[in-house]
Amino acid sequence: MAFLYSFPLPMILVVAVLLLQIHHSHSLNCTSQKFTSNRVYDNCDDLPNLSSYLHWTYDSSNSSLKIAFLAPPSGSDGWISWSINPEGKQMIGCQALIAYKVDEKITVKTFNVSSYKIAPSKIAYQVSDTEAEYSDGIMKIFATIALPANLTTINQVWQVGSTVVDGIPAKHAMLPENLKSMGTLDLTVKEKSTSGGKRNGIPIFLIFACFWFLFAY
Ligand SMILES: *[C@@H]1O[C@H](CO)[C@@H](O)[C@H](O)[C@H]1NC(C)=O
Ligand SMILES: *[C@@H]1O[C@H](CO)[C@@H](O)[C@H](O)[C@H]1NC(C)=O
Ligand SMILES: *[C@@H]1O[C@H](CO)[C@@H](O)[C@H](O)[C@H]1NC(C)=O
Ligand SMILES: *[C@@H]1O[C@H](CO)[C@@H](O)[C@H](O)[C@H]1NC(C)=O
Ligand SMILES: CC(=O)N[C@H]1CO[C@H](CO)[C@@H](O)[C@@H]1O
Repeated sequence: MAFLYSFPLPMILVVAVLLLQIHHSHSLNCTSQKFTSNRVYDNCDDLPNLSSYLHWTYDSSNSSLKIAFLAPPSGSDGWISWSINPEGKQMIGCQALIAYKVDEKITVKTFNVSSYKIAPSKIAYQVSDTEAEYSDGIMKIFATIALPANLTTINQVWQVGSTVVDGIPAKHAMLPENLKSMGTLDLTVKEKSTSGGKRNGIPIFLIFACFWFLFAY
């Protein structure tokens, strides 16, 4: 108990709250996810399945879509993918960006998914600035995609898998989550709105802890 007396309780509370925030940083809303300074996005969405997040900026002047897609692969040697499907909300037809390890290095490759047997290939869009990261169980895909002019919405499909076989991402699980990971991205949404609610807020617990701290002195 000597520890408690020598350390003010409110301080302990603040530290505990901070630790809690750090511990849960992966499951928090996308608004709390930050990238290095040169990666800033106007919008972010907490995607409804597979603990995935999309950060994006659409520039209508040149119809370029800059994205960061984050998801936990379902195995440490697995893969994540984010696609645009001009044909519908389904796997076949996906113009996919897939991140996985190639020679131990996490890489992004493009796949024109025209059947259940996939291989790296060109896709319907010009893709630049691709980069992948993998840390703390989360993979990230960064890319800029040149879209046809004047689109207002795109079909997005995302997925995660647990294995890569002979350099090709292998079949994903067929759980409900895996089969519902698709939706519409509204490119006309103006900056700083998200389907996931709160943006850039100070966590309420932290505010409470600070008030507590003030009252205690
Ligand atoms: C589109 O324009 C923005 C600036 O408005 C620029 O940062 C980006 O590189 C351009 N994208 C392409 C694909 O030309
Ligand atoms: C993707 O595959 C489909 C079906 O084979 C083909 O029609 C289409 O031209 C391909 N797209 C690209 C960009 O190669
Ligand atoms: C896109 O919209 C602009 C303005 O409405 C128009 O001038 C342009 O021709 C359109 N481009 C295409 C490819 O449809
Ligand atoms: C997947 O997302 C839909 C909303 O698009 C939601 O209704 C459903 O509960 C989610 N399923 C799982 C297994 O998380
Ligand atoms: C994972 C998570 O914290 N999701 C929350 C994001 O924000 C919405 C709306 O505020 C909550 O309903 C979610 O629980």
